[in-house]
Amino acid sequence: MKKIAIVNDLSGMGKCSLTAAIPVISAMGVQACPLPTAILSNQTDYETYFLDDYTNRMDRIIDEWQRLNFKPDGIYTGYLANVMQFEKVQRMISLFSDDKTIIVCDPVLGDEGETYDMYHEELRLQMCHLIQKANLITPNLTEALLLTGDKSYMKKQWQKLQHLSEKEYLCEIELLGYTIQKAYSINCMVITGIALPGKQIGNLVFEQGISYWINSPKYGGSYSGTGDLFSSVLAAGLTKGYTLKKCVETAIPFLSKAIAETIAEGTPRNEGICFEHYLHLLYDEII
Ligand code: PXL
Repeated sequence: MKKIAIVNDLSGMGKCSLTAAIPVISAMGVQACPLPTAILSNQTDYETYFLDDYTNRMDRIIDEWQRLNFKPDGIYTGYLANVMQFEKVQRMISLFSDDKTIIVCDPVLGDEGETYDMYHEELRLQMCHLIQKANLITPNLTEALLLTGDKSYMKKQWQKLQHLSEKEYLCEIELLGYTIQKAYSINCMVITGIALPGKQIGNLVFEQGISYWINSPKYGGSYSGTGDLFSSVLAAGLTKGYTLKKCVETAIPFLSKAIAETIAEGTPRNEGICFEHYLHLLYDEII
């Protein structure tokens, strides 16, 4: 069975990070092997939270995995709680990957024109460094902007984007994607969850020097963990040998149906998406 090492936090409430990644990756027939970066009572967008930082335990886990001769088929990184964790992730990548290992990096830094609580400039710079190791990166639009400039630059660009015509808006985002690809020699990238006019959500896919949009209807607000569910489908799909296009086309109906239930139930944004009933959409033949 294929295995993915998942470097991400475990949040008790909010259905993000490992609580999203483990069920999705398991449903797709890939073994999920978590390396926690932090354990939280709930994700950090709630008013308060308890965060138990796992930095000091990460090396212990990596050492044991090394003793066990662990060879994951994929490595998927998400929420890193502080700058020290980047060195651990780099160590892990150099110990456990070879040229066949699929490395997916979700550069978790912010969303909707805002940065997350753990964000600071040094962490952003470390993220810009880490993404260069990845076969695929999955920034949202806020994170894509942060891969090209600091927080104040991102805020200015975010505001600027909101005032463009539809055509200019799409062009600017495509240009942003090519800038990132070129600056960091990125092979594949999906800029995820882009709000488009006319109640559409766009995902802008870059691969082998071309780009294309895969859109879906927008049902409602933005929910905690949406990006984690999306990236998890892509990480498992690529590890199984799916094309990137098939990965995105697998993620969209799964998310759309789950979000429709979430809205119908009136779930608060912070509680995340009701995805559990739709995991079967990810089941696949045994390969
Ligand atoms: O989904 C991104 C994410 C991951 N982990 C934690 C978070 C967030 C977003 O708020 O707080 C702990």
